Amino acid sequence: MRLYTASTPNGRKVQIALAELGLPYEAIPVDLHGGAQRESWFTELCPNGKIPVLQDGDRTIWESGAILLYLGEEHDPEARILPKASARRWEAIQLAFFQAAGLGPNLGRLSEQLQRPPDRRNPETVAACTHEVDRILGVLDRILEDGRPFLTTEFSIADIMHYPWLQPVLALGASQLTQRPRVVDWLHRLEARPAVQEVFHG
Ligand SMILES: N[C@@H](CCC(=O)N[C@@H](CS)C(=O)NCC(=O)O)C(=O)O
Repeated sequence: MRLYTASTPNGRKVQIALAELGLPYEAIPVDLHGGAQRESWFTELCPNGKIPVLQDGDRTIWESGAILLYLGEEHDPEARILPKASARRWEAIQLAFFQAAGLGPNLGRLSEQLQRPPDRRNPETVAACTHEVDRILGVLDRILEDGRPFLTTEFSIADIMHYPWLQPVLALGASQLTQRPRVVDWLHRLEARPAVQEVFHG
């Protein structure tokens, strides 16, 4: 397998999944700052011009959530990342979509704004994304309220989708996160996994 990736949250999702599954792969770095994702060799692989992209034999898959589902469907006989039982499986898929539609875009837009000099930020965008990220953290907190260790009780793609986005927020000690100890504990459980350690500190 080949993974076109970069040191970003969406790239790391797939790296964590591959490490959890113990699948060997060739990582091909894509220079996002240099604009490699807009070059024709790359847009032929992914018309959206964004990493991650996975090649498995003659198959090319893009969109991090779709790649995790693919790995779960095709390369996970022991259900390490995608539960087999219908109810849990759909819960995991639901939460994977929830991340891709909610936390990803809002945290992405927010961090893009915060990387700008203060006078070049759009205050409405900053306020709207901050509010939505906080609301989503509240949703995750409610899901974890019953004491489950992972989002769908057993570890799954739902956790993999969220962790690389929330890891930098945790590292920054952002109060929206630190005021939610259940969410922090969940992130620490994920952080302790060997696959996560390998991707972030390997
Ligand atoms: N929804 C996509 C988002 C992918 C995405 O935003 N990738 C970023 C890096 S994390 C990227 O390639 N950005 C380059 C660009 O937008 O030009 C996914 O989950 O795979």
